[in-house]
Amino acid sequence: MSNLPAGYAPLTVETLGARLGGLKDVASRIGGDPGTWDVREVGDGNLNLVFIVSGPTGSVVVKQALPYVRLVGDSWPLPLKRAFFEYHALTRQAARDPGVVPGVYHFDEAQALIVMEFLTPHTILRGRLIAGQKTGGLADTLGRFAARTAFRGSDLSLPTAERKADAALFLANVELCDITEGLVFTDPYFDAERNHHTAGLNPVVAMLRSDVAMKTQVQHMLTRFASNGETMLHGDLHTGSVMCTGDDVKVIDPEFACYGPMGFDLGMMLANFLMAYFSQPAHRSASDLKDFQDWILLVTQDICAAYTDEFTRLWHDERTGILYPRSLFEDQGHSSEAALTQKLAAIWQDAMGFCGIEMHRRVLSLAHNAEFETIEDETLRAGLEARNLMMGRDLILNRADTADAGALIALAQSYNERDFT
Ligand code: SR1
Ligand code: MG
Repeated sequence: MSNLPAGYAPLTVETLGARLGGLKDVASRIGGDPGTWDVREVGDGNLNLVFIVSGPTGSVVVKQALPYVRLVGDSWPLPLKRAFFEYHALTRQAARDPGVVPGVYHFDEAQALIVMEFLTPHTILRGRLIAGQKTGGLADTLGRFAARTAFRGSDLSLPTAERKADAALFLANVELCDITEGLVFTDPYFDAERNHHTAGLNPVVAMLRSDVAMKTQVQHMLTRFASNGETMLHGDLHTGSVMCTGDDVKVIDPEFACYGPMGFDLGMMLANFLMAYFSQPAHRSASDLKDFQDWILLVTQDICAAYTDEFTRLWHDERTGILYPRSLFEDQGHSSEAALTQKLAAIWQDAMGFCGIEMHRRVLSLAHNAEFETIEDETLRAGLEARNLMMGRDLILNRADTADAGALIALAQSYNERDFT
């Protein structure tokens, strides 16, 4: 790690007070003597250090990038500049959907650290779905967030010089995009070194990896991801990137931000709700299972409805960019409703493809998800993961037939009844 910027050093519980105590704004939020601050390292993600720092008047979160992938260790170096992209994504998301992302109090590029709002008593949505905890307003917030950030970061809305400058800025987030291009789109489909999967899935995995038609469609979706920079994506919008209480929802962790196709964030999010759904038989008692699975599907369907409603509203009220200008439609007395319908259908078709691929990679590639990974009974786990894999394949191959959220939900319900192991 010899080419680290001068002055960069990973924070520790012992050094954090002395290193951040000199920041007036941050210190006054926490209060008291930095030497007495309570500092806890709480990071359980795949990449970074995360601390909660508390004092007499408040708490903050300090997130610092490490020069490598935390999940793997220093054999996989990763540039510190991901903190720069996360900071810039947070400022844009805060402007495009106020109140949904944590407030930023301080950014230090050389230290690759962001000091931000401590969300409390919020907990990670993925854990809440495993624990059977419901959250009010989840679908509205997530559907609107995905629609607002997609629309307001694109040439439908922004002055195109600003959109192009941002696209250029985020184009440099090369290494994080490389993780997505590799771990999400490529590794699941061959015996890549970092992969692992439940042994009972071997026949299903062999079938998937020999499905040339499906792999071809996945490459089509990778082409969309890598080449169609139409808006600023969150880039990693899964249930581990959402924090909730019983009635409040925040979106965190946009370090994978890049310019890409609008359907990507929506598809990733839907996949993670579907995986939570398929995993429920391992986490609920027989008496609670149906109620909670139905609730997850209702939220999934409502996310799609909230996305469509908000995108439609923005189309009517905020279409100020170079695309589909009012001068060509409304100002001529011509309706733009058919164009809107076409745009939403194209986003949905992409979302279905990305959804299927995310359902594959969380079971086959490096970074698995806790709802499957915590199932100790391997036979049960393989059976539930197989339903998820097979539905993912169906979405990738037949995304044009999954015309709307109702069709997606019906497909999930049918795969939930099937046995592939
Ligand atoms: C090595 S990083 C693995 C995964 O963790 C992040 O949250 C992203 O989802 C990435 O694909
Ligand atoms: Mg993350």
